[in-house]
Amino acid sequence: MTKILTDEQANYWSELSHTFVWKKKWDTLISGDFIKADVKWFNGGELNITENCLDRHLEDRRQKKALIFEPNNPDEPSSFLTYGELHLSVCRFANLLKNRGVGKGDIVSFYMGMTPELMIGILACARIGAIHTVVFGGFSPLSLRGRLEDSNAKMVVTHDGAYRGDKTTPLKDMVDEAVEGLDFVKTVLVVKRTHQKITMKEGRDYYYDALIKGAELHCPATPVKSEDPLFILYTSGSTGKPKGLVHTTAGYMVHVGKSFKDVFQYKENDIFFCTADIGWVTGHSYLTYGPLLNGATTVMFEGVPTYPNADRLWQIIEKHKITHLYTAPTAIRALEKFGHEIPEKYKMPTLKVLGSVGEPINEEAWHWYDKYVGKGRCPIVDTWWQTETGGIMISPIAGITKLKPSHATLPLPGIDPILMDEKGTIITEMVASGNLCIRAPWPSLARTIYGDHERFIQTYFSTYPGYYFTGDGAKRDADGYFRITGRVDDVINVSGHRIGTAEVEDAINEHPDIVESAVVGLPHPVKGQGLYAFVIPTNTKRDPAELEKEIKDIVQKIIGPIAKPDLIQVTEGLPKTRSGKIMRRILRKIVENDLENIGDISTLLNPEIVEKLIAEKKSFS
Ligand code: 6R9
Repeated sequence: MTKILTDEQANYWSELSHTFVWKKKWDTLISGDFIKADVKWFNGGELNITENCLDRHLEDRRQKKALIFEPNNPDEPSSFLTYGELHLSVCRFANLLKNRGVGKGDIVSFYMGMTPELMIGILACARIGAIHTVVFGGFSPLSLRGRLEDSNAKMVVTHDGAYRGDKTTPLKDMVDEAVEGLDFVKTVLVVKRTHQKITMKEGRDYYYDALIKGAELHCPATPVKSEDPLFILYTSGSTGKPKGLVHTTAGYMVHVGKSFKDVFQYKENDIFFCTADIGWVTGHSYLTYGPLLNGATTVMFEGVPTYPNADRLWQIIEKHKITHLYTAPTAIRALEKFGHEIPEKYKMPTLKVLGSVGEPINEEAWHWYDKYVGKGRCPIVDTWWQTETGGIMISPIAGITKLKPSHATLPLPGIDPILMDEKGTIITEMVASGNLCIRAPWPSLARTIYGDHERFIQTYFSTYPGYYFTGDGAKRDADGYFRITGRVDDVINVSGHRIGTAEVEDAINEHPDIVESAVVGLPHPVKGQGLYAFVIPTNTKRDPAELEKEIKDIVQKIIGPIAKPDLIQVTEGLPKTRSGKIMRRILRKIVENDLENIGDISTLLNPEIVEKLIAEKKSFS
């Protein structure tokens, strides 16, 4: 077998793994390679991640707060669960699942607002070896349906309705629409939150309140194999439908647990506040698993940073004496708009470390975060990673790594990033820019795309055979610091969420009056990137304003509000090559207003369209 790790890397992961609780120790550290994309870690081992998150803390931390819940409405009291209570709640929920026929290897989908039951629920799955798949509550019923069809989830856990800012989302009604006719969904479990009127289908729909009463408090942790799946999380790709990335148990646990401790320099009694929704990977790894693996106190916030006003995050930080804030650049930019006077009103004396994740953080936002939130005394860890990587890959170590604004800086121990040029050669010069790849395997990489290993190989391991290709571009400076420049594929990062252009185009093309469309990213002051859609209608006599509204509606219906185009330009044509391919590069240059670099258009099938598109270009008013 070819050696795929250095001795140092192998020792590092091996020793680290022994700091966790195993039911049976593993016998093979690693097998497989990045050519076949079949890397497996810690084979032969058996464990349960909830024993690592909960049971092992009971002796010393039974009375310690594990979870603090801050409701959407600031007038509603916050609540907390100690490690002892969280353990019991998880065991009880696990018994509820068992009573409904859910067992090891079964898939349970969660489509919920951010309340403790969501965290308890996913841990309850892990307790019995069931696989959780959380679908962000901002996705449409059709998106949920697609994910349910892909995963064949046996159960859907939801809320009657969810609170988020000034909005109430009728989640149960949306689930009803999503599961219509899907016979494999045996149970819809409803957690009451808004107490709004819903309809319950006999024999399928049950109230959590009613069932939990009959569930026992004691639930032994089911041993699972190291490589047994822990969860599936869907993310958009540059083509086709969303990919269900499968994470397995041991490898995910080892890297997520350690990276939480290292990056944030977590100390006992710190209070960690990650603002991500559990519907995204950040909410899995650094709101739930990372903190709990370390016996930390994690804060879960149901609402949004601007509700009821832009003071909310700072108030939460003071109220719960938060030491670590982990949020996204888009949130920082949104708050920046309200003026620095707002965070200046709050001293936030407990804050020690600030984190950023989800998209490149621009220098202006970085300095604002540093000055007005961190008061110049809190290091900012700009953490680069992905749903696929499971945990943080490139990031400063808080208080240790010398910071450079907008730089994710250096890889974590055991992580081996490289830059590739267009031809597939590893760039050896230190100062360079290229496509970001990872050379050596690490334990928390997703193992496959659920039901489609071929697509997994194609997407991540075929561009540069033998290397994991991230889809991101990056620069490296003389200090070896990485600065992530953004996606190099057809994925657009809107407010830190990945949106595949193909998916949005497919949705737009569902409109009966649209023949063809092309979606590209455009710089957006708050969202980082916005979506710009070019659409060709069949009937050019349609009122463009009306058509635009219908297009937004159809995208909202098929994908969800996050994928709604910001600007729509109705056109009679799109620049195409002679073979009929849409030249997205040209469209990108048009929306970015980078007309000098539009390049040679004379070889196009229809060069005359370019000028027309430029003349009629839309912009934010
Ligand atoms: C964790 C998460 C992954 C994509 C990734 C990249 C972008 C994430 C970043 C960043 C620059 C950072 N990204 N963190 N870009 N600096 N610190 O966000 O996962 O939703 O899968 O998105 O987000 O483009 O490829 P995910």
